[in-house]
Amino acid sequence: DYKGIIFDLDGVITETSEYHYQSWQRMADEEGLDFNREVNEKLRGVSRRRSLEIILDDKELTEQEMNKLMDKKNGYYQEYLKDMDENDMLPGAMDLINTSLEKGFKLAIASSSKNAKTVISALKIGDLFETISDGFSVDNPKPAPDLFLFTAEKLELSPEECIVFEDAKAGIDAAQAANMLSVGIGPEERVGHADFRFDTVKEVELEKILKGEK
Ligand code: B16
Ligand code: MG
Repeated sequence: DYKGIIFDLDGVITETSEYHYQSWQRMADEEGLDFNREVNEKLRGVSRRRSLEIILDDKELTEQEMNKLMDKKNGYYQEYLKDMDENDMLPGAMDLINTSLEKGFKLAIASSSKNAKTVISALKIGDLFETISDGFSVDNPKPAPDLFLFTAEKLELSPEECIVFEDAKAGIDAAQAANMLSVGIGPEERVGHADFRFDTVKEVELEKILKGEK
């Protein structure tokens, strides 16, 4: 039986991906790097460092130069976060969290972001989760299973007892590698390989997932 639900943050509980995009774009423009929305699609759910590597493509930079560009992007991103509040939950996210709690599930957040704690406190939802894992929790980012396995351990559950909600390809890959039930939020091209898929959080039917109907 499933006992725990692990939520991704960006793209499942709140929509920060536009802020991430605007921040990378501004940094890239200033640095004369090629970047656009199409390349941005590859950054969904991917760590900050890996995101920069994708933008740089085959350009080689020193560790110091890379850190400078990551700090620059993160500074812009944090400016956006200052304006966030509880109204920035994705439609349906609060209902899904409440239904999960009513059904007796233990809840967790597992985000690749090093800004996850800031986002969660802006949304004022921290108390609803037993544990929160973020970009500082493990060394190997998604698509490696590490973050989800770490989170299951914190919940004191086996991977097989956990359901993961994710909007990113890298996130579904990670959930599958961790041996958890995966629920994709988004289009077929991105998360069609998940065990279940819904276009938006608002459309998620937890009953259907628990009954195993696809
Ligand atoms: P940061 P998630 C991910 O969060 C974002 O989807 C991804 O776009 C971002 O690059 C990554 O966090 C790292 O974020 O620069 O704040 O550490 O979807 O795993 O909640
Ligand atoms: Mg995400």
